[in-house]
Amino acid sequence: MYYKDLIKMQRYPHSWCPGCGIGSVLKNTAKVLAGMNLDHTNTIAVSGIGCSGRMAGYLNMDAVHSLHGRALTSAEAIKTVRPQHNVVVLSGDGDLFSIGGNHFLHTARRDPDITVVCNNNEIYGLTAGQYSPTTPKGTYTTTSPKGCKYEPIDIHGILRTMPRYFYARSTVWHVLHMQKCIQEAIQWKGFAFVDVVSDCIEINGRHIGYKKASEMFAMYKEKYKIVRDVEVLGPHDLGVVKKE
Ligand SMILES: Cc1ncc(C[n+]2csc(CCOP(=O)(O)OP(=O)(O)O)c2C)c(N)n1
Ligand code: SF4
Ligand SMILES: [Mg+2]
Repeated sequence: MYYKDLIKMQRYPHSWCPGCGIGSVLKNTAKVLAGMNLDHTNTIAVSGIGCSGRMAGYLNMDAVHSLHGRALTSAEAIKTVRPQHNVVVLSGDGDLFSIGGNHFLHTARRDPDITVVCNNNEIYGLTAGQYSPTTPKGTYTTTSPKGCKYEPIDIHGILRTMPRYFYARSTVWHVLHMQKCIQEAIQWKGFAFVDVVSDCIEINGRHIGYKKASEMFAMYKEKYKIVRDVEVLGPHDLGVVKKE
């Protein structure tokens, strides 16, 4: 199967800004799904609301564009009644950790066999740049003009409190690594979370000193390093950590 068969190319040009990291997440997720022969016959995509939340609608398979913050509840419900299907959630940091934060905790705790790919652009992109739970402390946003006062949520740390977990971190620059993380997450029997560090060039990047998306991609290349065989990822480590 070719990955473009899994994307609704007839809907292009898509709704995202040029240079937005969401395109990379969608394309590389589609590549993994195509490589694993996952399509509308055996897989369901679920998104919440946000720029990232539009991803499920571009996949050429059964998909749900659910309510804001309810991507995980919808996904778990679908998996419960259709256990033979693969369920893949594609959503954003605001959707999954602000309004959806409570659901993240309890879905992870119940450990259903679903995969989550989070386009983590550290901002609410769609609604014009409010800080999100993953915005780094000190960052200018429209709701923190003097710099965000709060430490970002530690997704990896939360998952590590669970008896079983799968957490992977990659970036939109490290595309082959991102693909490996997504594939391993889909193969994992249980709740698997892939945290993809991504750019929102228009609503975040340009406000914090980046002129174009390629400058943010270059920053990801410099700042983040792939590590293997570790139990804990440092803040700028990319890799997979899991506990059976
Ligand atoms: C109940 C409800 N509250 C608030 C909103 C407004 N809203 C839409 S998207 C969004 C934030 C999305 O952030 P994120 O998931 O990070 O997506 P991004 O746009 O950054 O990809 C908010 C607050 C809404 N649609 N519904
Ligand atoms: S506003 Fe940001 S997240 Fe939304 S499409 Fe544009 S660059 Fe992407
Ligand atoms: Mg976001």
